[in-house]
Amino acid sequence: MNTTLANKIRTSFKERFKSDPLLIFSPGRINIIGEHTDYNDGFVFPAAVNKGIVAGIQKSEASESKVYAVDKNEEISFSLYTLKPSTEGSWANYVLGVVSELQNRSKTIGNFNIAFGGDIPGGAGMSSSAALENSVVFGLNELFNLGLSKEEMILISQKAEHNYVGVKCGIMDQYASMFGIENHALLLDCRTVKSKPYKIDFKDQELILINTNIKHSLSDSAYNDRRSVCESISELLKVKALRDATEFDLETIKDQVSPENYQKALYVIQENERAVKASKAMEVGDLETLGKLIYASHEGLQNQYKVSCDELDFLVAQAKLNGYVLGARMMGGGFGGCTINLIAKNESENFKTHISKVYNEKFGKECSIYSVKLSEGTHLIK
Ligand code: GAF
Repeated sequence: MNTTLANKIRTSFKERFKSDPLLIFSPGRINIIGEHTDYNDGFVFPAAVNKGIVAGIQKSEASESKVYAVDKNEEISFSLYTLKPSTEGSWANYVLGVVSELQNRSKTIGNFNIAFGGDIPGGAGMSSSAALENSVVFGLNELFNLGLSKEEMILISQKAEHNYVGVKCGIMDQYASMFGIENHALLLDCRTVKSKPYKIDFKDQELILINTNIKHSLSDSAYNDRRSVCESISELLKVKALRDATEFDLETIKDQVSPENYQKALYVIQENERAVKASKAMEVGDLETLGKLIYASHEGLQNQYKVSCDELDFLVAQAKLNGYVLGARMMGGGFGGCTINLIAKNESENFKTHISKVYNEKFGKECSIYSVKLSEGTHLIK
């Protein structure tokens, strides 16, 4: 966690609201493999990282609640009695959505002030939204002694995103952000919402993220479209979710679905298998196999599930050309954001220089490169 960020939020809160806040850190996440499998009740392999959101929160005697987005220098105020979504695309919906879900569960809260800021680049596919939702629900739970478990809190965060933001997300991001463990990735079964931690030590290899610095519009509607395709195929197959289907099952309904949708469902079934295989490869330290699975994941996201974009495909193709990148793929919902790369440590600097140059030559803009540490999930900053 970034102590400069925590100090900045504390100072900003005190200046604005004239009281001492509780401070909460809620991390973003990476995902090693298992993309678009979470809302199919499948497996994912994410980890919380040391970049995230810091929120300062305190009770208020005023007649309205206030939330200040420090980085944007924007403030909203609202009454708890007449809650409604803000304009589409506004950060405010992540906060208002959480408050609304607490009310739906008959949890009583009073007025409060929040100031928040973060160091996750927006649109990077590292889940700044889940981090914000989790920081708010965690803070309100502490402040008003709501007695919520972490499991309940992540479901509230997820519902906030469904109902106020309009993205029918799975549970991966909220889970990883809330339950992260330092130096571990979590193999999460999204049906049972239980995970198995894996200590991550890549030895001579490391993970780096390369941000395209692109976020294509329509990504939210495309996300919801993909989810409904999966649900309609599950219905045809008479299974609860695609997690319950095999490639053989899918073959039996091939003539009832379009070739494009057939490929999408096939991708999900195969990606789910890849996530499980990846965890087995991790168990025996077989990074070559892990890398191949990561490349195969991108191939599926690009050509079958069709949630990639030119910038992401270019970064992965470049990684493949350079033999020392064991695996690379787009990460998160898609249509922009980051690639995740498993790369030999001693080649990492050369690769970073190379990729920055060729990305700029090709697209006339900069990519950003990050190394992240795997970190503890949402917690109070003492
Ligand atoms: C986004 C969603 F929020 C997650 O639930 C998940 O579906 C992911 O895209 C794709 O794997 O981050």
